[in-house]
Amino acid sequence: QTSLKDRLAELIPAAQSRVKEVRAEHGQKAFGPVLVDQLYGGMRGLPALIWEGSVLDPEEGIRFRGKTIPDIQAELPKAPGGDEPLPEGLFWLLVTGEIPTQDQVTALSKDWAARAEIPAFVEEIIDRCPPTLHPMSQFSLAVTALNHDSAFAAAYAKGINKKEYWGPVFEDSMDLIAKLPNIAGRIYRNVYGRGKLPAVDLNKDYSANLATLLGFGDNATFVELMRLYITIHSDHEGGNVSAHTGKLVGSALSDPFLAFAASLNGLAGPLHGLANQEVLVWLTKMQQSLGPDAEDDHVKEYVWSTLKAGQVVPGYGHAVLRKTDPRYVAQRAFALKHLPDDKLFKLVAQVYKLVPDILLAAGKAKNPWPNVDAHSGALLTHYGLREMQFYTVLFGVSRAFGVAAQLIWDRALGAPLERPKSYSTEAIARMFKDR
Ligand code: FAM
Repeated sequence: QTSLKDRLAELIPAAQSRVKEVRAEHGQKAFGPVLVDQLYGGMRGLPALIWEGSVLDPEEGIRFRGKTIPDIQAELPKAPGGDEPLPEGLFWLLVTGEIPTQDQVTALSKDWAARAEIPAFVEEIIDRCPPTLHPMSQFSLAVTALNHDSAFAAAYAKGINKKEYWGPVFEDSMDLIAKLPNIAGRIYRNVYGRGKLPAVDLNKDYSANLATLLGFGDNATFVELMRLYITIHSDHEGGNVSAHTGKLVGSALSDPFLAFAASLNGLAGPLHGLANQEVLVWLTKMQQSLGPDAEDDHVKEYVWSTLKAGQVVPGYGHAVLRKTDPRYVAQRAFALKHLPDDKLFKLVAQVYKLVPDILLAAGKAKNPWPNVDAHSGALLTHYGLREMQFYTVLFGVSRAFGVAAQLIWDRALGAPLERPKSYSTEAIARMFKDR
């Protein structure tokens, strides 16, 4: 059967001609005007990037190569006896646009398990970190250090032809994804005192190995949660902070380790990936203040007090979505199936019932509905992964799938250095004073 790299090599020429064809026909056509406010407002809605792997519709949510999360859950291969899609299949889909066979997915699991080892000096870097250094900072340090063995950096130093860039970027991307469970597992065990890391099992799938490295491998339902979790957090079109950062840094021909470490530093922001930690911090503080089984009115008061304090309600709102995030819906379905009576799940559901009306009444948030982060911590807590400062590391493990797929295709399609234009306010005032 065809390997992922061979299938990709077969697909690249057709993709290159398709881009050429579309650019020949439409290259000189314009989107709408760019408004001055978009330069001050974080480029909301600004057409600026190309990414083939996923597109985000504000009403419908994410589609991975045209497939919704329910499509993915129905069509992607599962583990024997499992119900959730294998992330190996999602990566194959992001890279090729095709659904892989069970054997192709198994081959990917084995390939990643075989590449999982991290260099001893990287283990020492992680071990030297004080437990008070945030897990995301430890994560980004370790990923940056993997640059030491980058195939792309070595090939570039030797003078690789730009037509071949995608090959070593593919190899680095496979190594990157493969090494994250050992890095994440080591950080978790160091910071939370869970003792020595077990060896990666060459016959287990990616999520099963990740669960084992975290110390939850004997819980089959947690392993299933990891499969769903990694699949739905992997990619969310090209403009979100972590995907966009990876793309930008990769456009300078920084290798995938340097590019993804940059992505992680963006993901560590409270308005982006760190929100999954902030949601649990917020829910826990609410439970401490209101007690268990709080009345709706008390929860409403608490939400208003958050807003009045000039803070955001974490896990709600989105820069593009204008409906409940289908990644939230998928997690809710998992909770209804596996932990319907969990106390924290009930609080998440109660908040879902109450917060949108409050955000609408407050009148500022363009999207009052929950995003992916509003639900994820409650699921992890249920299985005993209570350390909320670690949650974004898991988000980061998953997001590597999307960022790596994008870096491979950017090099395959010859994406140039990204360099948008910036203006000063005075320059804008001068430019527009007579218009
Ligand atoms: N709670 C309170 N205020 C909110 C809000 C929320 N959940 N979401 C938006 N707003 C405010 C926002 O702060 C802004 O206020 P100011 O005018 O005072 O600056 C106003 O509403 C308009 O913002 P917007 O246009 O609706 O949202 P943005 O596109 O600027 O920002 C988010 C999008 C996600 C940063 C914003 O919704 C937010 O801060 N949410 C809470 C943090 C969070 O859950 N982030 C995770 C997002 C998730 F998708 C991810 O990346 N993992």
